[in-house]
Formats: sequence, structure tokens, C-alpha cells
Amino acid sequence: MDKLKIAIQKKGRLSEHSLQMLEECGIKFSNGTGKLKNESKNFPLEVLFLRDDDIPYYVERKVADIGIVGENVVLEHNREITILEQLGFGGCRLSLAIPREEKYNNLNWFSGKRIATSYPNILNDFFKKNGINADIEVISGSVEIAPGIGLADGICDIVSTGSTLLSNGLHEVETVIKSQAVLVSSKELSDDKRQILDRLLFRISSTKNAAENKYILLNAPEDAVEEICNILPGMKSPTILPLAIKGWCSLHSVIREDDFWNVISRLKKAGAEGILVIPIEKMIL
Ligand code: PRT
Ligand code: ZN
Repeated sequence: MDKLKIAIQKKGRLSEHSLQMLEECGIKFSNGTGKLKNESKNFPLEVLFLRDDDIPYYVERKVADIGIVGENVVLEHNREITILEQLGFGGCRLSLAIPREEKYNNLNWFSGKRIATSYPNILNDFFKKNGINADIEVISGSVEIAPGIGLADGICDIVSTGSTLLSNGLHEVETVIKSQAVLVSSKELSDDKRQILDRLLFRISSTKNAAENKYILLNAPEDAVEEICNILPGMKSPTILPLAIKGWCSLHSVIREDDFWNVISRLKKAGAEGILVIPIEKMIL
């Protein structure tokens, strides 16, 4: 049977997370770094380690069947590939930034200005959509220094914490796109490869669901159970078990990580005690 080939970033911000995601899916590799490729010992998958900018093209050309790459790179390169899934890591945004001392009211600031970026296609689309006529100066790295050395009036670059902009005397004024790592695939896959991909997607969604949810256990007096059940919808409905102490029970359920602080204060108000919140390793819906 053919193996599915996945391209991931060789060295950079997405490398570790990409391998970690495959490991969380139970896919194991023999040790060995610095290699160009690596085959899994227990799943029909071969990993190719590439520069992130090359991944969309290699997937389009079917050198790799699928790949993990930033949405920003996919949109900039505009290749014939399909985005299958957002993976929940590598979060960032592509933003416009200008010198701190410049006053900014709206996008018209950019009319007639020179803007340095490594993302000319995305920026060009954005300016076009917003009726802005600006000069785009394409540079491949250290975009943030362009205004300081007189190469441009502003920049369009990837931002995550914002500290790079700050230390270069720039301030962020518009978000052009939001981005995160995505799983992409070539437009056509053989039936065999499609089957392997479906198995991989199933594992990815089980680990993603698990990461987004928590298992919650708590004790409560019986007369508080109804109210607590309304706060905790869970996967179907909470599990309720009697405690050794009369009139008390234990409730088990699942809540979204995003919600749980909010829910916990409501639970305590309703009479819940001994609340435990536990990570879930896999969650199959
Ligand atoms: O060598 P290769 O070409 O493979 O790697 P690369 O250097 O082109 O990419 P890399 O590893 O820097 O980033 C890979 C992907 O990570 C990007 O395509 C984004 O999808 C995502 N990502 C997430 C980021 C950032 N966060 C990020 N902060 N990519 C780059 N940055 C840079 C940004 O360019 C700027 O220089 O970090 C700086 C800003 O960071 P803050 O925290 O100071 O705002
Ligand atoms: Zn790159």
C-alpha cells in the first residue's frame, strides 16, 4: 500500500508543533534529525522536511500529498491546493504598521505611500478591495527596519506579540488577515491515499476536540443537581453518581476550555464543591 506523504517545515516556528501534532495522533517516528524525510513506524505516513514557502508548490505538484503550513503562506502563494483544516497553532496576523509618531485615522493614510512587505499578493488584494493606491516594495526579510532606513513609509508583516514592531518604533494600525497553521492537500489523491488521509483527519479531530475540552468532576447536594445540569450540558448530559454521604452526589461532565472559568463561578454559586478539572487526551464525538 502507498504511503501518504506529508510536508512540514524543516526548521522554524511550525516545525515542533507539527511533529507534536502527529505524535499526539499516535504516529511514531524513528529518531533522527537533520534528515530530508522520515517514515513512521506505525502509520503509513512519510514526512518530508521543507522550507515553509516551498510547501504549497510541492503539494500542488504532488511531491507531497498533504502539508502543514501557515494560512498566510497559502494565501500569498495562491497554488492549486485545498485547505482541509485549521490546526489551532502558529496563530498570528498579517498587519499594517507605521512609524509611531505618525497620526493615523483610516486606510487613506496609505494612499500614495511606499509599503514594504514579503506578502505583495495579499497586500495588493487588500489595497485593491479598499480602493487604496500605494506602492508595494517587496523585500524578503527584516521588513520591520524598512521605515527606519528610509526604504518605505510603512510595512505589512506578520505580528504575534507585537514586540518586534514596538522595538522598531512602529505601531500596528490595521489587520490584513488572521492566520494559523493549516493542513493542506493536493487536489487529487488516489483512493488508497484518501483512505489514509481520512484516518489521519479522524485522529486530528479527536486530539483537537480533546485539547479544546476539559473533563469536570464535582460534588453537589442533590437539590442543586437540576440547576448544575443546566449549567453543564456536557456531551449528552452529565453523569450523576451517588456519594457515600446521604443527600450528596458527584457529577461528571465535559466543558469547553474557553468556557470553564465562567462556568466554574456559576457552579460554585449553585452549590458545587470539590471541583476538579482534568485534561482529556482523546475525544471521539
Ligand atoms: O525557513 P523557512 O522559510 O521555513 O521559515 P520562515 O522563517 O519563513 O518562517 P517562520 O518559521 O518564521 O514562520 C513560519 C510560520 O509561523 C509563518 O508563516 C506564520 O504562519 C507563523 N508565525 C506565527 C509567525 C509568527 N507567529 C511570527 N511572529 N511567523 C513569523 N513571525 C515573525 C514576524 O515575521 C516578525 O519578524 O516574528 C516577528 C514578529 O513577532 P512578534 O512576536 O514580535 O510580534
Ligand atoms: Zn519561509
